[in-house]
Amino acid sequence: REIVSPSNGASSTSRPSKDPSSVQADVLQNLEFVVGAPSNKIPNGLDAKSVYRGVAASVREHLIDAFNRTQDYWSEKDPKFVYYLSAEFLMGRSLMNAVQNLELTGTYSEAVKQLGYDLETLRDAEQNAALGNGGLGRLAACFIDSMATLNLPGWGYGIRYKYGMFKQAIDEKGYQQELPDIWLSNGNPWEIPRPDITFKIGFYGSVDNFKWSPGETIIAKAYDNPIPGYKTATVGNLRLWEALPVDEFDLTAFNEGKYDKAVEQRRKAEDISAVLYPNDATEYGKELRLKQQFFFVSASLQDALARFKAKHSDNWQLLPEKAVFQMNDTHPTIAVAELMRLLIDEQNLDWDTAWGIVQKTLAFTNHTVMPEALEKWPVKVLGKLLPRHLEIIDKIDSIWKDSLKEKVLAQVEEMHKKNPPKPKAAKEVPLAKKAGAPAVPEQAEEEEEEEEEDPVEAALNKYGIITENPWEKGVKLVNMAYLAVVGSKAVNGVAAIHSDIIKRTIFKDFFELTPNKFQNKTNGVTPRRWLAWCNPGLAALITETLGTDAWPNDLNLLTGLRQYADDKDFQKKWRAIKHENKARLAAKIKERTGIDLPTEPLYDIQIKRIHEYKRQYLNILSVIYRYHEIKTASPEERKKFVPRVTIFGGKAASAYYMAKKIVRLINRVGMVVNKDPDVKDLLKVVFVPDYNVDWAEALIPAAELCQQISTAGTEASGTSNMKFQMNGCLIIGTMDGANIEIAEEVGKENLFIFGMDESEVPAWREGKRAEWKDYDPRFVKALDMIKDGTFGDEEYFQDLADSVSDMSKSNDWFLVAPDFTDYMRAQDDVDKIYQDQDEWTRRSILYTAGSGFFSSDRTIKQYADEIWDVKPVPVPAA
Ligand code: GPU
Repeated sequence: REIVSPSNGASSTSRPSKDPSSVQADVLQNLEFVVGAPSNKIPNGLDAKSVYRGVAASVREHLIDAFNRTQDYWSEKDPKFVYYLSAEFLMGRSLMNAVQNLELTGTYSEAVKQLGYDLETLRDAEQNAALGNGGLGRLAACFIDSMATLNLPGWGYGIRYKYGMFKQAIDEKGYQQELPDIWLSNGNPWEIPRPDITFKIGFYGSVDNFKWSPGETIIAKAYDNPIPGYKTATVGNLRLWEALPVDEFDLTAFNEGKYDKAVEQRRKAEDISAVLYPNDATEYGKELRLKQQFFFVSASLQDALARFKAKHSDNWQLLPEKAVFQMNDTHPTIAVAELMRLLIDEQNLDWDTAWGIVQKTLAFTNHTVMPEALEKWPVKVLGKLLPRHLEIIDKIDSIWKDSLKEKVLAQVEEMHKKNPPKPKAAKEVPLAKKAGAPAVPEQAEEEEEEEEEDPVEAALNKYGIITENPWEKGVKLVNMAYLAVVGSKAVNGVAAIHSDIIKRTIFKDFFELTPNKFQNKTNGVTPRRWLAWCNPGLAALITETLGTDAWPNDLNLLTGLRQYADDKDFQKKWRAIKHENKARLAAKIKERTGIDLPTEPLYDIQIKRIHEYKRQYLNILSVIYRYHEIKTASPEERKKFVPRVTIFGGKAASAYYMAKKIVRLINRVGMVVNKDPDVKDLLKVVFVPDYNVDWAEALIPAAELCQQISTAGTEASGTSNMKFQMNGCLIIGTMDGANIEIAEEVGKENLFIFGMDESEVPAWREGKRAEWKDYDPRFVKALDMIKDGTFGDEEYFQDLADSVSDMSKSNDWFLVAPDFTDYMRAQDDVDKIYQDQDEWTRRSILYTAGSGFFSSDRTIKQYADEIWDVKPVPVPAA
């Protein structure tokens, strides 16, 4: 094997060329000087982790070079910038993505091979950057990929959590265990620490005559993470903040020998960027969480304003033409108050001027209609931590309500004209009082009976940013979503149906006032990571068939595959690739879980956070029934079953009681089914532990059927549905979220759609479900098997069973029971179609062919054109 010695290779300061031998030299040099490997051990005698670091350090040089040129160029041109504010960026691994985006795959494969390693092995030595929970965080990661690819001047801003999403282990009882995610233990070659870029962040303290004196101050330190675009010289930036103390030590305490006390401040500061909260779309309410939010928002805004000021000094009126901040859900919405504070208190603008600027500079994305995820901070918590901000929010609230008074007065008069107030009739028991429904407090009810509220006040209160907690009399809350809506120039949902629902429900009153503020931006995913890189076999076939490799940047080109949907030769090639992907997945599952999987059966996959609304429970109930059917069938009858491998993956929030039970149930079912000799290869049930981006990249290309089965109206969009679609995986699902738009692109008849639709759900919840008793006998059978101990732990599972069947204990809020029958019908259709492999493959091709719309490039272009008004600024090639 020929090894080029470091001395005749390119120096690490110049931009390495694309020739494998100079790349190899560069890797060797990095192994010696960055990794610090003893030269007699290079390259043999090094473990994969070390070699990975050497290779990554070399790739980093290419990145930094293009990164600096991009950022300098943008700085010189001074275009309008978008800043994507997000508490989560679920990046996954970077090595292969960087190599592929820089179009250096061949070069690096060759160079690494000459050193006696292979790139695939090194790829697995990288830790996953899991600074996010699920869809929302991964969306942010896809968005910055698309921003760079589209040459859009913009940065992501977030938190450099020391510990990302917890690692999930499944114990021998099938129970989820949470372990810390120590993702930085092997270093992080993808970041550039910026000790020179720091900002002070204040907390607590007091306000005197509008002047805030924080009681505690910490430092935010920047780390830049270069984000390579594809087929462009542009490399964007994700700037993450780390929390540090102002002083390393309390010197007095230190000198007195009180070492614990001396480092207390340090620990308290570092706590702020220590861990990602592992709750997905559920309430937080913890002070530390608000601290995190304010911490990264304040640092990001200070940073962006400093950059503006360096160019335009105090010409603040120009800010909306130079910067726009997109707030990713309610997590960064304290930005409304912080931007006001910075403009008023630090830059000396008057209130009205500042407010005018804020309303042109901020935009807000909503990702859920589930009430528990719409953050509302107790005034007490917010006021203690951020007293000046509470004052500002209070003023925003009262000016806002004042501005509505006339309108509301006119409305009330109009209403009274049509409908003169009558004495109150006896009230029906509201649904919320019925067992199990997310309760509206009794007090609020009674109170309404007692006090006659002024109708104008009452009407105004619907718009209140600060409102009374309906669950706790006298406790006031700041509704962060309302604050964001009032303070933003645009508000968007993440799929057509979702954007429509928010106008009808959570933001109805606001929509009526300013209908033009409300928009839709259907989510998308990056076709680089989620098709081109994770499914090389299919990518090659697509390129060969279309006669161009331009499709990853222009995904609508995939429509060119439609004409081959019925082509038998093409179908055969298509199937062969799916089969290879299944085999690769089976090998990975074998390695991680010890489970042997056949590769002939239908691979059916549901991967997402474990949540009642996503209904993994519905899925496992049908699996249980299938198991029963197989087990009770005669050997002859067994032949007619379509063999299936059902795979689940996902984490349950640590304190989510029901979700944890669902994880255990799935695992228990797997333990019983997989070793039952009656079942053999007809059914396998796998729970992949520690589902993450890396798993997704192996699971999605291998999937033939994916489950997108949320109760209609609950899943804002879903994004894995789009990734599966791109990879030619058929969908069994409800008419919810982006499934609806996928059905439009692919043809509804090619999906396995079932269940009630969104318009039917309210009636079920408002009474129909409580009365309904038409339980499917197969559903009853599956529940009986859980309760009779077929899977063990029957006591533990009792309330899970009750939650969908005993209306005196629970209310089946997500309508698992009434949707079951139609779900089983759709599952029968799946089996039927799978037996006709030509038809199945035809559909599979049509899915991929119809996935162009779901490229995040399309989504980002719409944000840029319709909300941000940010134009591409391509960086000239070197
Ligand atoms: N989503 Br809110 C999260 O992943 N986490 C959250 O805290 C909230 C929403 C998801 C939605 O559930 C999913 O439907 C959507 O596709 C995704 O955000 C991206 O918009």
